[in-house]
Amino acid sequence: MREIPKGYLEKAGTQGTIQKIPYGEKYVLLYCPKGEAKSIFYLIHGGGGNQERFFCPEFLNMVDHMIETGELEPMYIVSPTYYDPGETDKSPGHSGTAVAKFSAELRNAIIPAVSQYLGQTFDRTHRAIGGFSMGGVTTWYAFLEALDLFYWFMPMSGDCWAMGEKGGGDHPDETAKALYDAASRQPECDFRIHAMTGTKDIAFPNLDPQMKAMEKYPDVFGKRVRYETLEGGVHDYDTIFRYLYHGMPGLFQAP
Ligand code: FER
Repeated sequence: MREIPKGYLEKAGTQGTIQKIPYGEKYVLLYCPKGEAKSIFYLIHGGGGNQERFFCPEFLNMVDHMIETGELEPMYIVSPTYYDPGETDKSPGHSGTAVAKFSAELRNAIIPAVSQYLGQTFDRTHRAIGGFSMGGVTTWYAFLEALDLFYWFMPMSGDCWAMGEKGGGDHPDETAKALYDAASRQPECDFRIHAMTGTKDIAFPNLDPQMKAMEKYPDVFGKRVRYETLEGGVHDYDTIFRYLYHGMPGLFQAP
């Protein structure tokens, strides 16, 4: 995994724009790239974060540069939040409850609001979801509940909580089975997962056993899953930006 070029911290020559799209009592932030976007990436923050967390200069400048150099095809990026307005309890237990019901909010409110704003809809092969930590947990929930909406999944340093909090670590085999069952229900059983974490990440002991258990279903997960671990990688946004720099160019590439 290459490091992000230092110059990508600075503003790029051409920049995307950020829009705020309201729905109900909430809103998402939308990154509109310079150039025509054919696809959309829903990027979900970690526990305690909000819509603004990923959309910091460090990330946005990097994306602008990647699009400018042609490393990344222009894509929309959506940053929502699973917390309700005014939510103060951001503990893992409570965040777990919020993310468990978030697939329904994506389906019923967010995706329609974004489609309406853009005047454009995307089929599942042009729609991705990824996230960090609790956003990774959210990504796995989307795999379980919204495989009809998403083809591309990028969980980073977060496990699947189908079998309860940190279930990927405590119940890897049952978790892998739940994911296998969800995949089998998808008519073509087709999707791509690119999971990443670091060997020093606090979520490593939860995600790693789950990814190893998923290897027991090579027919379904074999060529559709890519799992990479960064030696020494820790549980923070700087490390996640590096995973995004590494992983985003692979999204939406000929399935
Ligand atoms: C994990 C998944 C999510 C994990 C931590 C989280 C430590 C989130 C924690 C938080 O939001 O505080 O596997 O492992």
